[in-house]
Amino acid sequence: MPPSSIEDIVSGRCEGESVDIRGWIYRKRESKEVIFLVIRDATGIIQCTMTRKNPFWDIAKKITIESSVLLSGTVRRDKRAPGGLEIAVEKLEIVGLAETFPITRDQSEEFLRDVRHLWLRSRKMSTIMKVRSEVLRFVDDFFREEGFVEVSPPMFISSACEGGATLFGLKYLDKQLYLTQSAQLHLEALIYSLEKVYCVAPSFRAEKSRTIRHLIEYWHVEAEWPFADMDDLMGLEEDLVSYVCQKTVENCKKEMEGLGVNVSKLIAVKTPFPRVTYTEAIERLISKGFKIEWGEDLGFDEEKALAADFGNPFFIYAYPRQIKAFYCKTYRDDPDLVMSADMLVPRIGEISTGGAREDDRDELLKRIRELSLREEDYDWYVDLRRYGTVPHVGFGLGVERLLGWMLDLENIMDTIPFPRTIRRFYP
Ligand code: AMO
Repeated sequence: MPPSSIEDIVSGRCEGESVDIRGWIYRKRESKEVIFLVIRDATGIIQCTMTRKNPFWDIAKKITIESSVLLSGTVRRDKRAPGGLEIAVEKLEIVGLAETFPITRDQSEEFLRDVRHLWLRSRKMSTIMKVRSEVLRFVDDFFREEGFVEVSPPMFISSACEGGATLFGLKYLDKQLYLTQSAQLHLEALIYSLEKVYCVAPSFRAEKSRTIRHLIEYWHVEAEWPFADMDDLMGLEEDLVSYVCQKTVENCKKEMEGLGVNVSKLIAVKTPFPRVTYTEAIERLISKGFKIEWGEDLGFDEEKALAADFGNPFFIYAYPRQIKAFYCKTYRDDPDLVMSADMLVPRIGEISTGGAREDDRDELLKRIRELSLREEDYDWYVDLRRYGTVPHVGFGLGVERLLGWMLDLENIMDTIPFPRTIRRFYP
């Protein structure tokens, strides 16, 4: 018989039965006559009890927190046990005896990040990682249901997508390579054969500052869609975010509530999301007393102030050309503005950026020259406009920012197992 999962036992399905479990010691409490071992596996925790006359008493005595064990016993109801069920131990074997575990209560965030490889075992971190896995599954489900094809973009690239300031460079033979900041340009190449495409892949940003919303390596959900416009794009993004919120609450309500998440906020995420233009956003900010002028980029404080007004995700669109990337398509009747839209949420600000891509070869070349980019770096990208160009839109959404907002986490670092930031590369 394969071992039972603790989740199965806690559900009451195995009451009165003999079970074998395996896992790690989560807590231990002992008196003269009884030892209580709380065992954890990937699915939950259960109390296991043995009395002094048990032949495995000496093993239980020497067992330490986080030791790995095999345990057999009978499931019985006991209202003193957390959850009302426990296992009366019949057999206990230590697989790996743990040394004194360095993590105890009330340790600093900094220390917990130094021992991240061990802290990942905590209930908090393992719950977040399970919800993260579900979020990624629902992202996939959504795109597949919408007829998008998943593609695998390169991580090494030879020219910037999002500007030189945050580009990681590396030398290979006699070549200068970079780590990708966004798969967008390569995804665009794939629409001409596969049409609707998406990927979930790492992006790298050599961020110079330490904030609660920046990593130097993050997971990026990106999509490109031909024969589509800005309305289609914002519709797609809001459908995705609301689908992921609803499904995650449906599947992970217990876990989320265990983390103290306000799930009603997520249930309330319904389409359509409010949309304001950049110009309206600037007017709102000025009326709130911000010293900002039309044409300036919105910073974290401005984004947070705007997001607080809406209380849920919303879009800002139609940005000044000078603050957006070279590939953004201009409004033909107002070339100072580009067809670009950011999605913002409370507390975090921007969680996605998207827009219409410049599909006219001459206009694209004009922008590349205007920004003094090296034309030869973008030959292949410009080529896409030479052979059957088509209007198209796309976006990029940061998995960690989305999750951080969904789970009310204070710092983006807790959304990913091994965060990489300006100061942290270890463990
Ligand atoms: P942008 O640079 O705005 O746009 O990135 C898109 C989304 O990626 C997330 N993000 C980050 N998450 C964590 N740490 C970071 N350092 C970080 N930087 C960005 C954010 C952001 O909204 N190609 C364009 C998008 C497009 O138009 O398709 C791009 O990459 O959630």
